[in-house]
Amino acid sequence: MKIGIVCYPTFGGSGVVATELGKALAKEGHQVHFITYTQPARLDFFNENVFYHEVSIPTYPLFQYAPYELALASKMVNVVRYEQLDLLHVHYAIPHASAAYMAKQILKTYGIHIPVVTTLHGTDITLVGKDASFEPVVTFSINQSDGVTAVSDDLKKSTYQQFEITREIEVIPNFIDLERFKKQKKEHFKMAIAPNNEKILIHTSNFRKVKRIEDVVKVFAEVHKQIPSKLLLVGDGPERAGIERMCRQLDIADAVRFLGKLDAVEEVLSVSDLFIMPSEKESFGLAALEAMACEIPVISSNAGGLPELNVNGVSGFLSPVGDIDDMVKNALFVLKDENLPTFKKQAKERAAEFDISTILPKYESYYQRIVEES
Ligand code: GMT
Repeated sequence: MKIGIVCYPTFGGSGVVATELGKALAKEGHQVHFITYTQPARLDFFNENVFYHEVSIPTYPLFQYAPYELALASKMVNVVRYEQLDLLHVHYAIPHASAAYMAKQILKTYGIHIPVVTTLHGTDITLVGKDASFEPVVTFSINQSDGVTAVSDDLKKSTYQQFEITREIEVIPNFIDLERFKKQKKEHFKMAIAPNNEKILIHTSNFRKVKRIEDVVKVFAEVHKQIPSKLLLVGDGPERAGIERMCRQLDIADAVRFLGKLDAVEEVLSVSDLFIMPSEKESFGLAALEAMACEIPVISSNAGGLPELNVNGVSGFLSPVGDIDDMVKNALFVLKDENLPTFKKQAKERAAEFDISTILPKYESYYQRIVEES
């Protein structure tokens, strides 16, 4: 098939899923056209089936806000027309699904029918989409899509609860490339970070409020009192300065390393022992899946779709959002020398259930169905 993929190309779960999906489809022989405002972060290889179309937005003194959605819709029209695409797959409802709707209507005037699949990733529904300023457009563009997928059962349920959706939503979970995300030998990293064989706890995110990074620090502060340990914080974002202050106030700054945004996150995951994800909301938790693939058990909240990934007592533990005591108790249990190897093995086994080779065919048969039905 010839597939157009539209996504947020910078770091962030939805962009990662869209890019990795496109790469995997291209390897399977599909022709994949990325339509984005900059080269997707993980589109860093050459494949004869991958094409990239940049959306550039003209600047004009009259525009206080650049009309990105219009530039995107025009680009979609041209790519569909001239590359003769079979399907457009847009990731994230706002503004990609509404721009796709506009492109679809314009293409009709050329006698071209293009089926549109929209994938909901979470924040487009749980945080941004339900805002009154976007709600009518989100509802409309989901209902006008030819196919809609969500990354977890929980996200599907909350989409139906929060919007008047008339479409069937197909659940296709996040996936992982186990060739890339696997435990690697990185003993020199381990020596540099934990020279006295301390246990290494890790959190990766975009440091937004919804991630509750203060809970990561609170859990670590308690664990650190009881066992020699270090905390790695990977990523960056608005909460970072406050978290640094909190570490100084709790007198644990020497045990906490802020590593910033890392491309090869699997390298630090390879030396870590426990992943902490205490999110307020989380539609799936791709970062936790990446950790599990590298044999790291997960202590997480039970928000959103996390229970569909992290199996309580198997790949780690689930606690109610904000229940620090429970998370500390679980973390200490998992980190016991007699328990850790079992949890590591089970985390990896659970991650293997989301291997890309299992999930990719679900997208391919869904595309086929939508093309035939629309
Ligand atoms: O987690 C983030 O803040 C990034 C966010 C996004 O919108 O890109 O990730 C969302 O999509 C990922 C891929 O489907 C999911 O794994 C994340 O759970 C989801 N984040 C939230 O729901 C908060």
